[in-house]
Amino acid sequence: MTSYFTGAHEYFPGIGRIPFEGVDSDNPLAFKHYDATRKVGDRTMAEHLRFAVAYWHTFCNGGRDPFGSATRHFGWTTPSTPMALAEARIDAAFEFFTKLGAPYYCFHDTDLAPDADSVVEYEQNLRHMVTLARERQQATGVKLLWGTANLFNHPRYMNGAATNPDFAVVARAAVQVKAAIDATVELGGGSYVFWGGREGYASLYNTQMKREQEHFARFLGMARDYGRSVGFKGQFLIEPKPMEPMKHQYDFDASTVVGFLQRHGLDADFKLNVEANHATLAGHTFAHDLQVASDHGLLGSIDANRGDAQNGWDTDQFPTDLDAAVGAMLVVLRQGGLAPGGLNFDAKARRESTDVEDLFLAHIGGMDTFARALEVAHALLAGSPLERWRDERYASFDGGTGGDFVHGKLSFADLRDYAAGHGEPVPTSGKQERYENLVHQYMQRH
Ligand code: XUL
Ligand code: CO
Repeated sequence: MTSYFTGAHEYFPGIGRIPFEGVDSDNPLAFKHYDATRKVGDRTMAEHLRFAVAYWHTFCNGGRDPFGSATRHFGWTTPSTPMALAEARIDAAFEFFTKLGAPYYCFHDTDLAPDADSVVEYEQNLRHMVTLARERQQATGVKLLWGTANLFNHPRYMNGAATNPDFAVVARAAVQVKAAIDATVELGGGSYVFWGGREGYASLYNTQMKREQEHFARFLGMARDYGRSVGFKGQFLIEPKPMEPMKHQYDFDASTVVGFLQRHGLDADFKLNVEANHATLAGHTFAHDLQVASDHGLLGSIDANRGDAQNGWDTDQFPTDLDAAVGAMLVVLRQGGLAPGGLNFDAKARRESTDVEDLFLAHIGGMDTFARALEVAHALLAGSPLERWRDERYASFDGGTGGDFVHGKLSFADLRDYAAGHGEPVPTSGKQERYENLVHQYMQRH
């Protein structure tokens, strides 16, 4: 990967390519665990983890919150026109990707290019920025993990985008999805994401939920058909989230989305992009929602971040929790990897983190956490008794009458007769603490 500067401006002066220095290094701007070319099993760390930087948090978000204005003013945030800002931002972004050594990035249409009420102007803006992005991808080797359309910021989407009760808004949403799919195809993205931030409701008194969900399925099917017609061979992804900004969002959690996709015949083209903080907002663990998606063959990609145990909202912090990351990597490794998806840091440095180097420190922490989790999960699967212990819990189904049950050879009355002859089942310990101790023992080793 080549470092990228247009020559016009260096946005991260004094920061070079982030090196791998190992756990004994005290250099904050070095990786302690993430060593891109190091093999773990049959693949390198880079191949397993497929890290992506989220354009919106790292280059578009100045630290605004509902109570205060932007706190971060960096070199690329000063240009006065929206297009000059977009052009400065893309140079800063590719300088950042290459210095960090992140192989992928993700964007919304309106992160990359200025939005416009005029359809034609919006499309022109995006096409211009896609041309610049393609040139920079070619110059550096950085790739697009996925693209998406921002269907939640503009006031026209306040009552929903694809689920808006006004057809004119639904059609206007299609403008953006069409253009964002075109951009994703042109930039070689492996996935296209739908996050339905406004696809939900605030009050059931004014909402026909069934009808809105049918419109949503129709819209997704049409987007799929359009994407395939222009040569998109990648995966479409739905990103579940239960609430925020809406009171209730239709893509509530992985289980809800799996059922929706199956019910509407969309599961051959659509998979899930599971985000840690969205799973926890739904009352699940990160690993739970990953496992639900994976069990249906529908885990396509991951938004890697974390929430805050004290707060009930989407804090989008960088992932530093090894336990949660190990849980995630166990699911990923068991399903054989994430490609063409990856691990997108849908995470923002804190509002109070106002130095330009904080953007690097945040990503380094997230990448090291997942690199370490990869090593721990790989070791647990390859060299520990974990899988055998889990299998043994179900050994009574591997043969005999339990095996007949699995293969549908028993009647319900047979179950009764088996129980009558077997006597009271002997209590079997679940041994949760033994499993937890094993996982923590492997964490200490890596
Ligand atoms: C919002 C969120 C989005 C999606 C893309 O919570 O996660 O940034 O990832 O629209
Ligand atoms: Co996300």
